Amino acid sequence: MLRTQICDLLGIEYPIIQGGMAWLGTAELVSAVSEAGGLGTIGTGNAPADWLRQQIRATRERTNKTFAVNVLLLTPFLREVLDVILEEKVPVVAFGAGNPGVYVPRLKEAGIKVIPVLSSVALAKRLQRTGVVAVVAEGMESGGHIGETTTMALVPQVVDAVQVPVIAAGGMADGRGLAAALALGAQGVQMGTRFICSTECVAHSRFKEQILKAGDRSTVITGRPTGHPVRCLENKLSRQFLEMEKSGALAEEFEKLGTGKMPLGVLQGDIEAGSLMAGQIAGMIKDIKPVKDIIRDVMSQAEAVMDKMAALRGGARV
Ligand code: TUI
Repeated sequence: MLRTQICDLLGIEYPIIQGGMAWLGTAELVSAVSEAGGLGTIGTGNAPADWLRQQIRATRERTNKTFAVNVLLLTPFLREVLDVILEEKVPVVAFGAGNPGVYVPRLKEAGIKVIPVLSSVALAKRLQRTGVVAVVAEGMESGGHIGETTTMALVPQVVDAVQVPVIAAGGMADGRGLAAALALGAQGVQMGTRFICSTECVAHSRFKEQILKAGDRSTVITGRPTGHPVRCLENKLSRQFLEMEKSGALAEEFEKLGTGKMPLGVLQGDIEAGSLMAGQIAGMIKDIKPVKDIIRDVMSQAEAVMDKMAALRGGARV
């Protein structure tokens, strides 16, 4: 039985949070994760507020358990999205790709728990002062928009810098990762790529297959010159981005090439022309299985690893 503070804090059974992936964090996946004892997260991305309201209601039709909404701070619909979150009384809100500090007090007043996703100690310290209940420290192994520091280096530094619970993200896909996160002082893990390869995730089967085929060096980082570096599976689109970067292209050209490429890749299954955001741990994922099996296997493997480590302390050779 492995429970941590975040289980009590968030009202979940297992210390496993599903990352709020745009286009893929829909009611299907979110309700499956929450129903299985983790924290499912609706990924709002750039979606309009009406879409979010519909996903919140669809999630509630499928589960009575708690869930979160992830807000992308770059969205053009930020104000409307926050209004829907308040109106629908969403229990937990995660933020990514920016500093959500100014929005925390209003959400906190409404009884909403705020968990920012961040990639630096400085932002963790700043946001702790605004009243967030926990932070997700996300290493650059993650898929999508990333910072500069690895999970191994970032997590213990954030743990030392803040008093609130820390959730480790980036490179997390099995029980070894959960045990390692706990060893670094985190209270749980956030996983994204692992949940894409679930039966419930609405990702196109060709995208899921590309993750299964991936090796340890199958991802690349594009968009560095734009100030929004993004990790994705290497394909024709990512090679085009990297070529443009070498030739010193302008920001507008990047934007033009990127527009509409996420749904093209992850929903329509165009694995060459679409954007396939995934983390470095893609190389370790070898099967598509139901969410409840993913969570059960992560938990039982973490417990086995921790037993093995305890036996090692006791003098055993394992
Ligand atoms: O947000 C994510 N991951 C994402 S967002 C996304 S959608 C997107 N698509 C194209 C370009 C950009 C985004 C796909 N994946 N993770 C959380 C995260 N936040 N990682 C890094 C950060 C971050 C980065 C810089 C947070 C704050 C920050 O600076 C803010 C400040 O003021 O210090």
